[in-house]
Amino acid sequence: MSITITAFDRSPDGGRGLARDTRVRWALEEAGQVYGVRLVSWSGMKEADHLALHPFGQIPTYEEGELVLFETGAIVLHIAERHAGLLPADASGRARAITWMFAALNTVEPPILELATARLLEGDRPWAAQRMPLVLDRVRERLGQLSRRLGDDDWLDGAFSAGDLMMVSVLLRLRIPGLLDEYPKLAAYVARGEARPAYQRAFAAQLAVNKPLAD
Ligand code: GTB
Repeated sequence: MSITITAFDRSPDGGRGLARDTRVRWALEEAGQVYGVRLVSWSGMKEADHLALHPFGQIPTYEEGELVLFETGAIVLHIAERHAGLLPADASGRARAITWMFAALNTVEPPILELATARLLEGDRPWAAQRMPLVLDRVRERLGQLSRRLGDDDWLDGAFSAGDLMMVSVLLRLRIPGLLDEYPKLAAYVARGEARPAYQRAFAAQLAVNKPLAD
């Protein structure tokens, strides 16, 4: 059954791989699955055809025959459950890897998104300077906790899993504000994720779409 995902026709990050199609591309590459991409514009995401796939008018979506999915957590879990390479074989190990996926999306990503909102959307508000330290504290609290748990291990729970794929994807967004460098163990963890051949292929594929235009 062929797989088609959606992605921005031009990501606002200019090809840094921060839009959420990258994590789905990465999962598909880890699983060795061929996939097609349908590019959508910001306005196209709000039109009926796309809303029929994604009720919130966002990317990415995932189509496989009759099956239509949205939400990267659900999409990556679907891929991981059907193909080898992203979840351990034993039931307890799988449950722990899925726990890390949820932790990435529900516990680590929210303060990181709050930081992105504070920097990019609210930076010109009169209260922005007062709010920023509070937002940064919440991100640093999670990073400190995560860094202590990771310790000197390569991955969060034994071998690389969908939990690491999701956590690295979430942490990548901290590189631009420079926060990752404050946590060398997490910076090395993210670098290990980025060094995986499957990530490299996923990154190159989104860059081919979003490459900044030459002068
Ligand atoms: N919870 C959903 C999921 O995990 O799938 C969130 C999906 C989502 O937020 N998609 C964004 C979107 O479609 C694109 S990735 N937004 C349009 C809208 O909501 O109207 C978010 C994103 C956008 C841009 C950058 N960037 O430029 O750095 C990074 C991430």
